[in-house]
Amino acid sequence: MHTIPRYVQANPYAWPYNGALQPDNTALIVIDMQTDFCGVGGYVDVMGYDIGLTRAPIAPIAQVLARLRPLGFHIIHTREGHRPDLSDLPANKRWRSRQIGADGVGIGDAGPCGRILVRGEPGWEIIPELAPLPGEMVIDKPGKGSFYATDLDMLLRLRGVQNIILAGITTDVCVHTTMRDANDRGYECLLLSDCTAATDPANHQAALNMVTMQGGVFGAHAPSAALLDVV
Ligand code: C5J
Repeated sequence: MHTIPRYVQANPYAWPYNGALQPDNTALIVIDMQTDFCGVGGYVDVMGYDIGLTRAPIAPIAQVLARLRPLGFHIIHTREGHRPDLSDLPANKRWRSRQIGADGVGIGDAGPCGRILVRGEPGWEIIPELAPLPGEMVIDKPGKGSFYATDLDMLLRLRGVQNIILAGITTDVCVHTTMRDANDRGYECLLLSDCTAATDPANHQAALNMVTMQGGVFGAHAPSAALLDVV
């Protein structure tokens, strides 16, 4: 099928590199928009970070979802979390998470929203504003990256996905880990700068800057308005 090339005005290059931006070859991945990362009493809140920062992308993500869903783009959501018996929680991850926050409470421990980052607990759920629709793919991941120990790559390849648009939190941790891994696997990645956020604004900015090095070492970034201009 012959299609007209379509580009998002992104940084540092017009994305995707080949102009092949179509709903059938492009997935939006919304990363870890869970109460634990952006809700009152969740993990980020318990650690003492400002959830105003991690809540900022909610409205822009909702707007992007509202536009892309009816166009038929692939929509994928991820959740970071561990089995209730914590058998997939590395001891060092648990130990480090207990070094910050109230009373040494860390991953796997009881917090105001249930056990932190444990599957099935209230804090682990995706926030209602961005809840997946029936039929949308949801990836449960034990780590920061969305490919490690998941079937994400298989789901993308079986659907013919070549382009990945990244949204969610946090820019410097789970979003970047996913973007770097996706890039190594040959996917063409666009990070939406207003649909992502970090617990430190300087880290968010640094994560954007890193993307732009070496001609776009991991892909490109753009505000969601630039994407919405062309879809
Ligand atoms: C973190 C994430 N920051 N979703 N997880 O621990 O970025």
